[in-house]
Amino acid sequence: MDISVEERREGRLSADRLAAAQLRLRQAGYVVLENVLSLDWLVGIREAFDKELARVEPDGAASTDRRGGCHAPLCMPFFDPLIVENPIGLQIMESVMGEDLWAMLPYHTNTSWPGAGMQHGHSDTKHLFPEVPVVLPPSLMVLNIPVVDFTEENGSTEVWPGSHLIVDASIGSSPLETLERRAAEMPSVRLNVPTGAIVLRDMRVWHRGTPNRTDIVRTMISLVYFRQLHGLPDHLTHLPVIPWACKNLLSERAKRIFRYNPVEGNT
Ligand SMILES: O=C(O)CCC(=O)C(=O)O
Repeated sequence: MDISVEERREGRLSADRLAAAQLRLRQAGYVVLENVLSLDWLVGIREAFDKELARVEPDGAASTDRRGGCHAPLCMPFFDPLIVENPIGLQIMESVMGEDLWAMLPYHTNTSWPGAGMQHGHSDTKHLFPEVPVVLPPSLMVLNIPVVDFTEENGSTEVWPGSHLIVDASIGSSPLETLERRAAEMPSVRLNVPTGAIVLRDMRVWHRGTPNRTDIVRTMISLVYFRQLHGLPDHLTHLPVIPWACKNLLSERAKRIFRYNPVEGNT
């Protein structure tokens, strides 16, 4: 989906386009919105991430080692509101997951260095009730911001549209091979997405990174957003502690989104 100049300026989709994005998320499990971010702004962001990624580039030549990423440092430009509280991304996610959604710091990247091979097909999360043949609305969503054009050559992500709607307890609990065997019989799509786009994906969607046959580092920023559930998930007890000096770089809205990271130091 493309967005209009006004929508980009205002950081808000029209009611029609919001409905189209919601429909796409519901049916395919992901939505790509093009021309959301300025290419000039992305140049600086890419440089900042490239520096971080150079520090963690794997030594190994094996294609399985050439995939990973970095944690974003807790400072600018990594805390840019267009990343941590992307207005259009949040508008869509809040409309499907509720306005009280939350996320964790640090966020990370999905990076495939030159030479990366095919990743295992997988989903990032299970259904909340895999034993009940009912598809619930999403409670976990990832916002991806490609910092380079994603292409067939550099290993764009492959997704299986509609796979988030498959509720089958045997998929979640059995070896990945089962999922891959099933996926091989289903149509998939490569997310060949230009820079400037954002991608929202229901984390139940089956997907995998594909081989990077270029000499560029293929990176997308990945922020995971959670629906607020009744109780607090166990993993919240060991979230990284964030210095107040870092948290204070965030807007009040972003502080609320990242509310579960404990904070230390002086306010
Ligand atoms: O790098 C990719 O294209 C996909 C990686 C990913 O989303 C994952 O590992 O969960």
